[in-house]
Amino acid sequence: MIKTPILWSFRRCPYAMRARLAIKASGQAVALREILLRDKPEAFMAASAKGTVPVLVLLDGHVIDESRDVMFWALSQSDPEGWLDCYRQDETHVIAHLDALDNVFKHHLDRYKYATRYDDVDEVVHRTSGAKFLETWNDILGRQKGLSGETLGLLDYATLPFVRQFRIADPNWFDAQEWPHLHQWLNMFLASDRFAAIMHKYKPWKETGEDIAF
Ligand SMILES: N[C@@H](CCC(=O)N[C@@H](CS)C(=O)NCC(=O)O)C(=O)O
Repeated sequence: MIKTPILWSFRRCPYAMRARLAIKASGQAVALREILLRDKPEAFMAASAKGTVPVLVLLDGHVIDESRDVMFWALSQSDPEGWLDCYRQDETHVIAHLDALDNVFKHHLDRYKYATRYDDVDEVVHRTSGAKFLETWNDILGRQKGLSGETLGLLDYATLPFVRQFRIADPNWFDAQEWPHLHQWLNMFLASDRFAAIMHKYKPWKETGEDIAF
């Protein structure tokens, strides 16, 4: 069997999703190990003590344990769909978008979706703050096909799993908002073969001990 990098992953994690999306787009082969966050294997913790997914262990032992870095790694191996074009055109804009998404938007998303896990949190306040991002993205998507430009790329696939989560918190509310371009963009993604390809259900590696060719 040909040795490939190992990707520790959790199916429903939006960070792991965007890593899997970039890996699929790059065509890079990895061995996928599905984990449960409530029952993390020792071998996973040994790879990265941070204990978050995704974690990619390269053949030389190098460990990448930030989803954004996994995306950049995969696309730097091969980028047949030009996901990094937006980065080459405007690096500052791409990093600023990713920083706002991962820090500010995610902060509001967590407090909206999981309000009961936090003390003194008003979910509507956080829904409103998150919605400001979604309105801006809807406006961009009214002018161009993707957040990355005229084709979907890094910014789209880094963002889509989080917008999907925001919708899941209250689909009726989300679908009732005046965000036609955002709705279409998300629906296209959810119906895509690419999304289906990264959402297969696998048994946890801890039970099977088997790597999945991904
Ligand atoms: N900054 C990290 C965040 C990854 C992250 O927080 N993943 C969550 C799951 S969605 C996690 O593994 N949490 C650890 C836990 O719940 O124990 C990245 O971009 O990879």
